[in-house]
Amino acid sequence: MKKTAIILGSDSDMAIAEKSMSVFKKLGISYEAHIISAHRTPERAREFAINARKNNFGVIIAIAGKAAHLAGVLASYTRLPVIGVPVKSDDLGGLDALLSIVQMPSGVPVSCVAIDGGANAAWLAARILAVSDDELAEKLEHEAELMTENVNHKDESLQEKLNREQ
Ligand code: RP5
Repeated sequence: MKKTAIILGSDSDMAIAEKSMSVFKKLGISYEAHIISAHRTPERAREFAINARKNNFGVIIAIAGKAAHLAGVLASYTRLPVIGVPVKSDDLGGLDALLSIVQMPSGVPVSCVAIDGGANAAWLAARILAVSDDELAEKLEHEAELMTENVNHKDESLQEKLNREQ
């Protein structure tokens, strides 16, 4: 299976990256994580993206806040799918990063998950990899079933609680 890359614009994005890592660990998907900034280390960003396919990556997750150009810059140097994760900031709440990620010019697509959506970035990356990996596709089906069961159990508990209170 191809590897996934988790690129953080700063070490201050680590809490969001950990959400992605936790999903990859659950699914047995191998990943690398690197701190690479589109603004502070632009040459490194370019080099990483240019070599990503050759280095056996299948999907790139780019996590960045504020003027979040990381996902777009990576996507301009590779044809691998890039998933952007906008990070919440104290000043503009992450809307700044979200708009920076989604408003790409046509021909250079970047997908974008929710603000601080590190987990969904990894779930989406897994779905992309599962297109050509039946075993991973089965794991995703299994996880979806567990999610359904979990919600159903919570509803049963709620109904029992409500019945006791009436
Ligand atoms: C972005 O600016 C980073 O992705 C981070 O979310 C934000 C702030 O970075 P630091 O100043 O905390 O390094 O480039």
